[in-house]
Order: sequence, then C-alpha cells, then structure tokens
Amino acid sequence: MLRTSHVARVRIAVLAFLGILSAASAQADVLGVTGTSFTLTAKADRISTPEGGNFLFWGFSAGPGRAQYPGPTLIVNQGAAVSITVANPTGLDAGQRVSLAFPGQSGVTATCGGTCIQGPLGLEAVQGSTVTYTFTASRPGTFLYNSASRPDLQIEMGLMGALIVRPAAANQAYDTTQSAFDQEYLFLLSEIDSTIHDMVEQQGVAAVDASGKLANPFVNYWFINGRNAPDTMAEAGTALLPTQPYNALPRTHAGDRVLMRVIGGGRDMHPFHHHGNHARIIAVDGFLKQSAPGDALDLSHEVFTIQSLPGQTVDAIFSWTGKDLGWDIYGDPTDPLYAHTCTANAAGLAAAGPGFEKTASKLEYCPDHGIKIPVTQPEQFGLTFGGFWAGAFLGSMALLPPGEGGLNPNAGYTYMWHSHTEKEITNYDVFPGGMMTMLVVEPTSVPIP
Ligand SMILES: [Cu+2]
Repeated sequence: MLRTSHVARVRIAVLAFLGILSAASAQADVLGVTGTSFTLTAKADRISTPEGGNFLFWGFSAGPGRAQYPGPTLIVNQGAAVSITVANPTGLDAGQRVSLAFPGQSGVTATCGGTCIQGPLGLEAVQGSTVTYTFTASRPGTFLYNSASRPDLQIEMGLMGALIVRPAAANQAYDTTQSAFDQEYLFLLSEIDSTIHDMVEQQGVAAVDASGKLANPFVNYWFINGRNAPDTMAEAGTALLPTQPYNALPRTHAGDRVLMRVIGGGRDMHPFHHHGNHARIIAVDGFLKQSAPGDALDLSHEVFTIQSLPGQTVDAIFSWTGKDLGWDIYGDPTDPLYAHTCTANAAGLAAAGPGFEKTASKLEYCPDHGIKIPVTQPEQFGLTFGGFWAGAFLGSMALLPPGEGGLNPNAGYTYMWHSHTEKEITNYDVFPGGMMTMLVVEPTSVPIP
C-alpha cells in the first residue's frame, strides 16, 4: 500500500467537494456505456481511498483505457440482442481465467475465442483468449454481472459491475407508471479486505490461497459505486480518481421521485439507510413486487433501510416533501426575508397528495405553512458553523460569518445516506468515510439535469 500525505488528501477531498456543487457536474441519471455490443477487457490497476490508501485491483475497461472499479455499467434496451465479450489479455496474476455470470438473464450462450476451459460456473477464457456472451435482454430492471471464475477471489479483486435494462417507456424503470422517476441513481455496494489486495500484489494468488483469507476476510473499506466517502460526493469522472469514474451524489427536489437502483456487488450484506423519508421497494432482482402482472404493485412496501444482500438488486422509489415536519421549511412568512404564501391545490398533486402547493419555485405542504421552528435560535455569534450549513430554510442562504459555510450554495437540505452498519462508514478505521454519501434536496428552481 502506498500512502500520500494526509493533509494533501484532505485538501483534495475538500476541493473535490466544492467541485461537485457546480452545475456542470450535476447528474441525475446512471452513468455507463449504452449499446448492444460491448467488450470488457480484464486488467490490473490501482484504486485509491480518501485517507491515503492505494491498492491493486482487477477491473474491466469498456475500451482501450484503464480498468475501472466497479466495471462499466452496461445500459441496454429491453428486447435488444446483447453481445458482451470478455477479454483476458494478461491473465491478471498467475494465469487467472476470466468469465462472467449474468444473474437474471436467460438464454445466455457463451462462445470461446481462442482457448477456454469449462469451469464449474461457465466457459472461462484462459490468458490471451476471449469469451463472448449473447442473450436477449428480455425484461427491464437492475441487474449485476460478475466473475464466474474464482468468484471468491475475483469479485473481491473487483471483477463485477451493473447491467441496466431499460423499458420502452422513457423515465420509467419498468413497464408500469408506478416506476416513473424524475431522477435515478445507482448505488452499487461493495467492500474489500485490503490485505488480500496487498498480498496478491506482493506475494501472488498462491499465497492468498494458502493464507485462508478468502474464506475469512477482514473487510476494512466499503464502497458506493467504487468510491469511499467523501470521494463518493466528488465529481464523476474526475482526473483525481482515474480508475473510479462513478460518483454517488443523489440530488432531488421536494416532491420529485428518485429511483434508487441498489446492488449488492460484493460478498457482505449492507443495511443501506436513507435519511429523509421512507422509500418504497418496487422490485427485487428485476421482478416487480406484484402478485400478478398488471399495474398495481400490491406487494411493494416501504422501508427506511434497504437490506442489500450479496448478488441481489433492489429498486426503490424515494420522495421527499417535508410533509408533517411541523414547521415551515421556507421560513417564517411574516419575516420579510422569507415572505411567501401557500395555497393548497384543492385537487391535490399526483406526486405529493392533497394539501400541497406546487409552483415553479417551490413545493410546500400548506398545513405546515407559517409554523415557526419550535426552538429559540441562539445568536449567530454563539454558534460554530459546519461547511454544509446554509441556514435553516430551504433555498434561503443565511447571513454567515466570514469564512463559514460554502459547501451548500443553493441552500438545499442535506441528508446522509449510508450503511447503518456504522463500522462501514470508515476508511481503514478513519471516520467519516466508507459507504456513505449525502442526498441533497435542492430548491425547486435549481435545475438537476
Ligand atoms: Cu410556508
């Protein structure tokens, strides 16, 4: 493991965080490669962690570039004839064979290019060879692909990724309007025991096998989309993280519908806890939560923690409205700073229900309108401010002392989304970190492209 200066890394993290809040890097869809024909080339490279760690991993590249962790997210349309070639030019270490499994896809054929060996789970490409998989993406949903050769070792090392099959209808996860979304985000959860990676690098796979570590790993890093907090919130594609291109920074507006695509990409389960509101689980493993085909998701249910299991995918719809907080999220309307009105739409709003007003600038639950926060706020000079503090009210930047704040320029509301196994929000015992990010509820007027 190589260590860079801790101070330098913290500075990078803060700069990266400032970067994410610029409109140019905003992103409300799932990053990945689209099409019908893909080549995933297995390569060794390095990932870095926010507290200064730097580790060997094995990943895939979708083109001539560097491998990435996790592998490229493959995005295809329902009904497409999909072809995925996995190439194994280097053998990674000690002539590793490489292959892929596509849980949830049916009728997968495998064709060898060069020399392959039939393994326990499928046809495996030896060093210098390829295997091409073809199947029809028959049903929409969120899926996983991962190594079918030595999965105990190769999934730990990083040979896995997401597969998303889109239905014909735009901005829906499935063929039902109940899966419609305004924003969608991927949360591919994984973990590593960095001593295994160091041992592969320094002593080789044979030493790892002899050590017994694969059967009893001691995990010390936890990832969302291949990054640990706070890097999860840094800009996607930043040059600072050349092999970890995907970020995980959900942004939404009050009343919008967020599609959460949660994948258990590693070998442990993770209780992925989303502050702010419940989410409704609409599908598991690409199967809608319904007792019969049709539009009613009668088996869907609300959770405040998604129990993500290894190899499982969960789709959930999350929405934040501020309803029933019991105080006015836009501030005391008798104060000229926060003057606003609220007229409940008599017909109600499909997205939010009766009692709401929705305009171009805000969504508000009118029964809470005009109710002050039921605490006496202390004097500004008696407070210490956090970087995300922008004032108590959505969309209104408070008067902050010089040098305070600045990480929340739109005065959004921020909620931590994280593993509720709280050891998992550390980076090699350094808190905060790990499987953690923030949801930002932006003011309605702030565009989320
Ligand atoms: Cu109000």
